[in-house]
Amino acid sequence: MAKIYSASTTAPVNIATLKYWGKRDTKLNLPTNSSISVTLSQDDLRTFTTAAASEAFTKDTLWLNGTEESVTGARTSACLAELRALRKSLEDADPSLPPLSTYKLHIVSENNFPTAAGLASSAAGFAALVRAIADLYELPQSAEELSRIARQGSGSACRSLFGGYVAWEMGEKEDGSDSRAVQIATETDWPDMRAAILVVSAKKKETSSTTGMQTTAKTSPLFKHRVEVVVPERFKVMSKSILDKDFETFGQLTMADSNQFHAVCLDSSPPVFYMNDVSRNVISLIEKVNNLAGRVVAAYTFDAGPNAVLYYLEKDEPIVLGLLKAALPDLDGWQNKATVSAAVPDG
Ligand code: 2P0
Repeated sequence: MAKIYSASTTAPVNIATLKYWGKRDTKLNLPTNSSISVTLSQDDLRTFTTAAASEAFTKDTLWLNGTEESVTGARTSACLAELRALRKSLEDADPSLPPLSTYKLHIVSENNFPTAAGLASSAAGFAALVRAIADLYELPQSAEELSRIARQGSGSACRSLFGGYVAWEMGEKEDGSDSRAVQIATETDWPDMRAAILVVSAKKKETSSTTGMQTTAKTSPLFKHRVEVVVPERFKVMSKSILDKDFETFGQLTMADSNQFHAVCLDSSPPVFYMNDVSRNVISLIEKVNNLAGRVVAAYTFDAGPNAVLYYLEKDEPIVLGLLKAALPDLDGWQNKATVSAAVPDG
């Protein structure tokens, strides 16, 4: 019987505090602006992926949460082609290696959280896929180099190759070779950061991120101002706030950037809506608490869906979690804690 080679890995979710929204190249997933995110603990949200290769396999297959998905889509194909090419160059250099680059792949991936509900499932998914195959192929490439491949699967996936605080530098080159993720700081550099995830709805979002961001980039007059003026400055100040452990600045910018991201969505034609009434209640509540305290106790952020992520410092956890329980008792299924993860995904 033909031998089956396999490798398994997990990859974490990351939640952007400076949002990626807009592509300058849809094929290579090159963004119109740089972005910043925080990687969450894999105890709470993660994708677990196994990749296997064998001479006996007759076609590439991918199962996501038990359902067979296409591997012929441009994104998955791009990742597989790049990884196979890297493996091929290893095999060319050392002919004693088994020719895994010529074998079909079977990939099995499971999320422990709702898929496509604005909880960055594609980020963890493609990061895990790339890492699992890179491990299977015993590739020597660094996380930064692998992030360029994961980016082609889903833009935000490049940031899930690192733990802690991560920047996706947009780069300038047309071939995307300088558009990759880098770590700004590890979890232990700012260890008292906490995140709470409020699952407002686990339904699949109505407008995919890819469609939504293209609509915005094509039609929103505010968008140009955002990518040319606002984000470059915010990128510098937010990076510094992370290095300085300055939660006041970090929190203010996180909330401002979530609000501007949803503003450019609303400024699109047709407008794109991701938040709902519960999301807006969360914003009002956090704004009131911060206002009463005279400081940023918690910072909210919303991605392409209604679910809220709150960032706060460990010392304020009793206030934040107590407040949520008191003010939003009906919010079902919210996970009350996700510590920031430092761990680079296994492998
Ligand atoms: C982000 N989002 O920075 C932003 C904020 C959603 C809102 O990255 O088309 O799934 O696969 O590159 O990465 C969601 O977009 O989009 C996203 P593609 P992706 O996290």
